[in-house]
Amino acid sequence: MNFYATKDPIKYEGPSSTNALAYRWYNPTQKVMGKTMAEHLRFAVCYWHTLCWPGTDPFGGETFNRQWHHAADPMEAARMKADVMFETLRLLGVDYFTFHDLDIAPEGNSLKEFNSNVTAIANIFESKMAKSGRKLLWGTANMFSNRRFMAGAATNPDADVFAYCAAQVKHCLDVTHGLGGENYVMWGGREGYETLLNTNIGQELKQAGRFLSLVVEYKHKIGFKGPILIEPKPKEPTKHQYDYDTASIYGLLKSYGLENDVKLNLEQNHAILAGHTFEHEIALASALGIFGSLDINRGDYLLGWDTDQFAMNIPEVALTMYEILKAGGFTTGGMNFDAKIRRQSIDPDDLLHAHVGSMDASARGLLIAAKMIEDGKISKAVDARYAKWNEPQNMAMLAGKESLDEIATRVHKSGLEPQPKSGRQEYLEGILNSYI
Ligand code: XLS
Ligand code: NI
Ligand code: NI
Repeated sequence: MNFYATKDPIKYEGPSSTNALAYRWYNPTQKVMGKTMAEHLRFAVCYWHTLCWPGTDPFGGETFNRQWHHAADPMEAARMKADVMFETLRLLGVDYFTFHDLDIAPEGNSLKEFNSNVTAIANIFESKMAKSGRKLLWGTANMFSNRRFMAGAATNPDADVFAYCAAQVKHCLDVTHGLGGENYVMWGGREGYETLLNTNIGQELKQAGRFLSLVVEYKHKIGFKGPILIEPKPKEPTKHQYDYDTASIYGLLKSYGLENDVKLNLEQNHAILAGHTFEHEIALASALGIFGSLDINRGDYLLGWDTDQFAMNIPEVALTMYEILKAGGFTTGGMNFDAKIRRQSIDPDDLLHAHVGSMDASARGLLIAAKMIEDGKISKAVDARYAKWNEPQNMAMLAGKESLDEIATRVHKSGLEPQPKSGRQEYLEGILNSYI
């Protein structure tokens, strides 16, 4: 199927290239701090924004007019999309892809029919993956589009919906496992509520915990090695969401006893909707031991919704990459382009420009972050701020070896008087800019 005007794989041509469809910074085999760029960045193309969204917005219909949205047979459309996904990966030189079950195959008239459609397309993936060496970063179940999920999926007041979701996730996890998927994602788009007048929060949280435990138990049962990843988002479509941000999910995982089995898939636009920076969410998840993977994109700071734009802002991406490197890099995770082109970008090749631009921004961000780490000025300043915690007395205090009254006695005896020191923020911002 002829979709893109571009026919040859996009290549690295270096910073001086004037070819708009070339990589200037992303050089997959270039080594940075001991690993290749491809190993660091682990890019993935997502199905939903790239192939499924037709360019609609709440005020207007489709703008893209993709062939598959007008195919008479929905399975024929599904096969077309699979072809275009693998063509996209080939042209971009990206190793991974991601999908919702509903992105890849039509629902049909029953769950049974849906499952068999999903399996049929997964079989196509299997042979395309074997031929091309492409891989699945993660799969996920869409439990928010169909009207049966309007009041939630696992947290639906109706127990029938909970059971239906269990059956849907079981199949999607089986398919993800069968394709060698490296993670399994759960984004709870409607796991929340609109009004307390019709909602029992305590009951819904119990359901969320049980559902997550069921998925974790099943993952172990079938020997799925990758982590289950929860993707936090504070709102949209549901007004109040239980999976608000890193901190709230950590609290829920602790209360369910699942903090060792479940990690997070963090997204830039979701972080800023929650009133955080992306790097805050990554640093916090890493400090709590639940960092997993990233949905890389960019929100609009002037708009209050999930615009899911391609990440192009180099200083911002550099701070993201700095946190990733500090966290030790990805293990099973990667950088999934949960990003969509604007609805006026109607040429197929706009999809290539978007990915290339964002991959280049990520590569530059990685190079800047590596400089930040290798130069060490920033981490030295941070270490200096905390230096007193390395003194034996203070280590003992932190380790719980002194009680409150013992500490008080010591303070009075020594006449301790804390001496404020500069936080040096502007100095550090200047250092950061010197790397960019
Ligand atoms: C929506 C989410 C979604 C997840 C996968 O806002 O980002 O796309 O990544 O269900
Ligand atoms: Ni996402
Ligand atoms: Ni999003």
